[in-house]
Amino acid sequence: MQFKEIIASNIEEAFSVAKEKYGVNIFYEPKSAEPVKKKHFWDKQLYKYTFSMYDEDYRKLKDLQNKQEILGITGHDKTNEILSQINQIKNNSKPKSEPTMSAKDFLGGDEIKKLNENLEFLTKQLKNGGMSAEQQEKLHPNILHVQKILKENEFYDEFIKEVVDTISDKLTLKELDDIECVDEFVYDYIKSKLKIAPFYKPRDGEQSILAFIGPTGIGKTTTIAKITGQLTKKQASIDIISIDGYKIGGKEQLERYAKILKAGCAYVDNAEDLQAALAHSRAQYVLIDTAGRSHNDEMNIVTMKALLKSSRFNIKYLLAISATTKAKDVKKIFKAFDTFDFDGVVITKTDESETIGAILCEAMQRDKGISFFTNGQNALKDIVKASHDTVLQMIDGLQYISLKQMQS
Ligand SMILES: Nc1nc2c(ncn2[C@@H]2O[C@H](COP(=O)(O)OP(=O)(O)OP(=O)(O)O)[C@@H](O)[C@H]2O)c(=O)[nH]1
Ligand SMILES: [Mg+2]
Repeated sequence: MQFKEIIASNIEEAFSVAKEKYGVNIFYEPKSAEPVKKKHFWDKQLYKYTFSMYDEDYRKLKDLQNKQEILGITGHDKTNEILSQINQIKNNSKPKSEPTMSAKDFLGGDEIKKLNENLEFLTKQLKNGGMSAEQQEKLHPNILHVQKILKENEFYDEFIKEVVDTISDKLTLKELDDIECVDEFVYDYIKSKLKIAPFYKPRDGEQSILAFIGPTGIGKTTTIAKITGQLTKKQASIDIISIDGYKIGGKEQLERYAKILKAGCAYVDNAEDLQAALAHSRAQYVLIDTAGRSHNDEMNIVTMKALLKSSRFNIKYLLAISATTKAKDVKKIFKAFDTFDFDGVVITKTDESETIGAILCEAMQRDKGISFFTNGQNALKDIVKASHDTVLQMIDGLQYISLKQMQS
């Protein structure tokens, strides 16, 4: 139970302050009024009233306040009060104890109508990423246009808000009226936040070891074949080590690629063999193919990590994730593979989807660079080394800026 003290001149005033601060789930502790010592005899007599609140209700209230803060709903609004009152009225829920007074006692038909209107307002506010419909309507058409582009590309709401706030802060009205200027600003803003991972080219006599991790079926093996293809064109020597031995047809798939691309190929399924294969390799690049792991399969991810991390070699990890991944799964995948402390991100199957906003947001939030993206099933060519312009070119609606910047 949480106890809260309110200083007021009478119980009605105390109740109204308590209700304003904590919502309707706060209850007055009967007979708790205690006179507050006056400084001067002419001061108004005030009383200290004690109110109580169930821990669970207090926690919910705090959660809601935190969410509002994240959404940027600043200043005082009556969200908590309104929501809890509405819940109470709608569910016709019984109070958990017999309060001396509750806000419900004060509500008539008009108040309920008003609360319903407020609920509608709040729902709209939440849908608009924390902005009221009025605030939204007041936005400059070019900001609305930017919001639309970013939303359609599945950028996170908090990122869209950050972009919109920065535009409002930095651009003059004249610049804001110029749609190309606004698009260019957004493009440069994303560019300034997005990292591109280095390629990890080996220095003379050294080796670059890259392991590809990620969910099942998103194109890890094909990506390895594509990178091998690119590297052999540059006369580099490559060995491929697979720890994907149990996948039906996996071995044949990799052997076929290795043969065409004249790369070495080995299969391992335990830490000792991996160590031996790495020690044995003299190639400039060693690309390690792993079995895909569902982001829900924590056990197997941990086992795979233990196997790879047991090696005394310096392995760089690249998380492969498909552009077709649903936005809500992107966060889960990054989180599940975070344990590898991966060094870069490969976005696969960009030919099948152009909404890579969620992947870019997650990479930006976690400070991970984009390494490559792949864009087709042709194992010899459909891969591009990531650069800011090539990645941003995939953002539907901003391509023309990327082409402009690439030409200049
Ligand atoms: N459209 C398209 N398909 C791709 C791309 N990359 C891979 N694929 C296809 O995706 C399918 C799975 O590719 P794999 O390379 O076997 O995927 P994986 O991640 O190694 O799969 P597991 O080893 O089972 O985890 C194959 O049919 C590939 O041809 C791409 O960039 N675009
Ligand atoms: Mg594979």
